[in-house]
Amino acid sequence: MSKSTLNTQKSATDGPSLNPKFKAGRRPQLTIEELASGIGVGDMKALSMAITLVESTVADDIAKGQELIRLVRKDGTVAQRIGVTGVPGVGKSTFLENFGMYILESDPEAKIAVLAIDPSSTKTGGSILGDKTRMVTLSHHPRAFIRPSASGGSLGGVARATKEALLLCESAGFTHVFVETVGVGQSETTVAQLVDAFLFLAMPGTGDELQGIKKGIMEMADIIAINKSEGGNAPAAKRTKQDLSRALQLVGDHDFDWTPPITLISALAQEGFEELALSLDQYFRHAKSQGWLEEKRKRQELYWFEQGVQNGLHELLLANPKWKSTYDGLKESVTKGDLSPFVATRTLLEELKKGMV
Ligand SMILES: Nc1nc2c(ncn2[C@@H]2O[C@H](COP(=O)(O)OP(=O)(O)OP(=O)(O)O)[C@@H](O)[C@H]2O)c(=O)[nH]1
Ligand SMILES: [Mg+2]
Repeated sequence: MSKSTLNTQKSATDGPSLNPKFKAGRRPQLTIEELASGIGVGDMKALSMAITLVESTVADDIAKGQELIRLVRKDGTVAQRIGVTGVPGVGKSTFLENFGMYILESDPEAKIAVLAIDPSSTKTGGSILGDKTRMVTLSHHPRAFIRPSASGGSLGGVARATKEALLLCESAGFTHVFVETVGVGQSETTVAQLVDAFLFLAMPGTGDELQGIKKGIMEMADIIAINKSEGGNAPAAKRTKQDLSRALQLVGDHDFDWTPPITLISALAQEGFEELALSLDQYFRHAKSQGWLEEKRKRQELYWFEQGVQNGLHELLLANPKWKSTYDGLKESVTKGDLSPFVATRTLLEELKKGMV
């Protein structure tokens, strides 16, 4: 990225930063106000820089990032936030590439952002390049923005960065923000707490693998699509649809009056997109009319507050050498089986209370 001044004109070449290793330190020196106004006019370079800023774990950057979020934050539900999950290889990236293009082609006003969240990236670096190369057409589209997952730091940190990236995309005028889970891990819950609609991609199967689908995912799903349903896979896909609808009945009621629709699609052959787009549209219209979208976002804010407090308290605890040594000692006793986790917790809390008075 050049050191030139901020270009606030929209242009087809204003793509996302292609260098995932781009570091905050090399960011051109733009003021927070300049970044905010760039985002306000949909400048993707400004957006990209802003996301790099909110991903940074440097204390000074965190403060600046918070100020930026405060400046750009808009009220109301302006973008459709859609989470896309499913086992590795189910076709999430192929789906986003082709369904993203489908939306852009059917609606000239649509602007699509794709964010990826990868809890395993804190260790491995994730499949950042894989996704970049898989979404070639979409990544070159002037109304699309693809951002690889934040890496480094804790899952909590990655989630916070993704949440803020989402707000930034929304402020930049994106109509659809997709959050894709990359890699394996416990990212589904995180994604479910970031989005309005949780789209679960499944695959046609023999039926046995249904047991492998976590019950939690079925509970979180707002929309289900069975990918790879083209051609010879169609009969198996239909059976999977029946199995999944039975499984849905078992998980009980959705949080609000909504039964997740199940659509057969092929991300590769671009089939079933119209029906899926209709399902998504119905979901959003229904959720809005019931006041559910607003309610859901409020609950999510509370969830992230709770998460922040929990993580923060934990960090505070470990930052104090005396408490850390008590904590480590108790942890060892639990590992050895000398203390039950409950007794150890109580002991730790008693120690903390003593330290507070
Ligand atoms: N037959 C068929 N293959 C598909 C379809 N969608 C995706 N694939 C193929 O499935 C493989 C995995 O697709 P990806 O889009 O990379 O899957 P993913 O879920 O993003 O995978 P991870 O990022 O590794 O979690 C690729 O070889 C795709 O070409 C489909 O609709 N039909
Ligand atoms: Mg992928």
